[in-house]
Amino acid sequence: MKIQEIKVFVCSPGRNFVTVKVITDEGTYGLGDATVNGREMAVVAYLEEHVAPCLIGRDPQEIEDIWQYLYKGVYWRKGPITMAAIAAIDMALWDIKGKIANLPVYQLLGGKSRKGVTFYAHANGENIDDTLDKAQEHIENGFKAIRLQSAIPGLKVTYGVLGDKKDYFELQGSRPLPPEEEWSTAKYFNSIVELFKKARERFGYDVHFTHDVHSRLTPIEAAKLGKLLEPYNLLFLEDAAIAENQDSYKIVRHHTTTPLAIGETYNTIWDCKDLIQNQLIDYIRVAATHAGGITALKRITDFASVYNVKTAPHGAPDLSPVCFAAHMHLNIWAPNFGIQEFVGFGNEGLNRIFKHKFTVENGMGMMSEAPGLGVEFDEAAAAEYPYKRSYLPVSRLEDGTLWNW
Ligand code: EZ4
Ligand code: CO
Repeated sequence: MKIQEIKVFVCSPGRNFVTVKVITDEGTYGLGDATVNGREMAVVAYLEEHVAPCLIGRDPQEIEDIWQYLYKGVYWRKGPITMAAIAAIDMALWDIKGKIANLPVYQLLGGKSRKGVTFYAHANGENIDDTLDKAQEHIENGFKAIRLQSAIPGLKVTYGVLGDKKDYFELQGSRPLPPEEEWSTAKYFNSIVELFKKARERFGYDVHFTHDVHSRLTPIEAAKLGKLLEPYNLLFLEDAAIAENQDSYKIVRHHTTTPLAIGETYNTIWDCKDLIQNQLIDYIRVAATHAGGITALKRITDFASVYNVKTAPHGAPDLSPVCFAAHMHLNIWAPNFGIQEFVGFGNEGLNRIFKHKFTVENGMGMMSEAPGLGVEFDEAAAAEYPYKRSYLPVSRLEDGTLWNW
């Protein structure tokens, strides 16, 4: 069996998605997600110019060797563009292997470790009561874990709470440039504890809550927040601070027992090795698309298990259903799986382009038994939603200083 052709598609059903299709000389094909939000075309060029030509004629069954060839075999290791390209090829090859074996990918990983994949849903509100009303809907729909985000009084826009009002394309208006948003840590601290206090008063302690700080705090501020939230028993606090310097998480860890989660932007195990090995975090949130695919995530998952760190893969709307499927197969297998972020199955356009048979029952994701990853890609439908230049927002402090978005 040989790789005959590698096609790269960019479609934009609300968000841009870069999809890779690896086609074999026997007609079997596999799909991969290579989406890097705001840098989509860089991955397309990387794949078309520098990856596809090197893989034509190779045996698609040699997943490990192809992974090593694209990582170790290239002088320029790591980085989001390289790793997303590797990830997409890797997912496509696992998809092909599953189709050849006529087995879902999770069976190739070692089979099921659980009945279903526990999800956490998002409750994003204009104010605390609105957020809690949305949480209530999720609870009534059977979700056992919910991420709470509420707009911060005094700030015009708050990350994560755009809701249905606007998408990033609308925010950018006629100029496809990054929208700018304000940030104030003081204003955030004025309302964030109240959100969880009220959530526990209303829902008690049986439901799990998480919160995404989106890297807005310094380590000592994150430590303080973790401490203040301890009475409200979070499942985890996500991206409490940036950990480019992994050592800095000791400051957070040593001050609070609130569990910590991080990793959605990480490219390789090297971004989280110290965090895991020093037991500074509780959940590792690496995404298949951004950290080198199923092969890499499987390795990070096993490494994390040694240190009691669970997996909680990123599940944002800018990861395609192909990445979601890769996560589902890893999640149902991983002995140290924690929880999967889930924002729903997307809009009509997305569902026309990407078809799959995963379902949700009582807040749990249920597997499809389809061979491979279990996702179909409709090329004609994708062509109806062409690429639109788009950027995530930029964050500035009130005095104009650039801050972490
Ligand atoms: O803001 O993926 O946990 N989820 C998140 C995401 C990120 C987006 C950035 O594109 O932090 O919603
Ligand atoms: Co996040």
